Amino acid sequence: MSNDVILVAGGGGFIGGHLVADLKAKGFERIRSVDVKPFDDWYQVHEGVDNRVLDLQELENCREATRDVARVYNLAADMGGIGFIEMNKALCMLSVLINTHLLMAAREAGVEKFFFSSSACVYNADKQRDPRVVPLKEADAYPAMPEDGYGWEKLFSERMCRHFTEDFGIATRVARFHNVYGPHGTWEGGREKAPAAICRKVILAKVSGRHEIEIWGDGLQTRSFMYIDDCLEGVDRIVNGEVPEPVNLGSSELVTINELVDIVEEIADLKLQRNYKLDAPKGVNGRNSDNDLIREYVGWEPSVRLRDGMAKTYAWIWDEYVAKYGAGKAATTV
Ligand code: NAD
Ligand code: GDC
Repeated sequence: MSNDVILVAGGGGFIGGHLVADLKAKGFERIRSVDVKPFDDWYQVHEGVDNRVLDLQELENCREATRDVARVYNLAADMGGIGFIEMNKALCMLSVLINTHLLMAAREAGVEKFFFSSSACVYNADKQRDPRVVPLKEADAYPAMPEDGYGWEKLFSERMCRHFTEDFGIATRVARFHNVYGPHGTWEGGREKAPAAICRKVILAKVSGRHEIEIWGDGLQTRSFMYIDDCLEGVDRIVNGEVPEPVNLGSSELVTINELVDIVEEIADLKLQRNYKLDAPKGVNGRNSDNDLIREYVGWEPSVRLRDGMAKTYAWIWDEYVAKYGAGKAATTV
């Protein structure tokens, strides 16, 4: 058996789709991309790749997906922005089946390296109460009080990776992604995160001529947002480096949600009246990434400026919006 296939689980999703493109560009020829969604719903379907539709919650499907595989990138999860994860805790927790069964199948198949995409949602809620948050260090995940549902699943699956390394010798790598954005991701439908949602809302205002925007919360909550190119670079360095513990992969450019809206307004050349929906899902008050550990391990940290990444994201969502709804004033149904 020659194990030289690379598996991207969740390859029909936002980050998985970009990762397949990145691996192809790096010259890998045997890539398998697996997602539960029908191909029509994949953000990117790459040619020359072994694309398959499989539900990776099932162990048998994980066995099929990991056949002849040397390396697994697990980007598959039932997830979304704060609006989705607050309302779908059980669904988020069921993603535990994906990582568990993928690890079991990977062990059986003799996989050499296994990457798991964890989240900043594993961090203790007490450390995220103030919008002027102290950047989160990896140790702040314990004592455990993560985001309910989604965060618990990620923290549990991180530990599953750790014990598969300790007990079975499979090399695992875990990155805690902080809010990732960019083209070819979810921008409508309920799973979208703030960067894409704000772009869509600004585009709607521009197209409709109704110059107002609804913002969840008071707009003073803070986040850092990582552009997809930084995410891919970080994953590559973490997977190929000596990184024996979960590490933050996020931007440290902290902004309020109001500042995020300022940026999109500037890109769109528009000023909007802001309506704050205080009972909307808000999540933590503040969250930022401490990048000491990733710098220590791989000598690098994300650096794309939010303004630059958002300009590319806005342009892509604009094209998607216009292709779907048109650019006339009637195109205001979103
Ligand atoms: P995404 O929703 O675009 O991609 C995830 C993909 O997994 C989807 O295409 C989905 O169909 C697929 N999937 C879900 N259940 C599956 C199943 N049972 N079998 C096979 N495929 C299944 O999300 P994304 O933004 O690309 O996120 C990728 C990974 O990174 C996820 O693990 C996510 O939790 C993690 N993450 C993302 C962010 C972010 O801001 N995007 C932040 C932290 C962590
Ligand atoms: O959805 P999200 O990007 O996720 O929201 C960030 C902040 O933006 C929240 O406080 C939210 O209330 C605010 N916000 C304002 N308007 C809107 O229209 C809007 N839509 C959305 N979605 N938000 C709006 C995310 C998780 C991910 C993940 C990352 C890790 O939490 O949802 O699944 O793992 O964190 O960093 P966020 O940052 O709370």
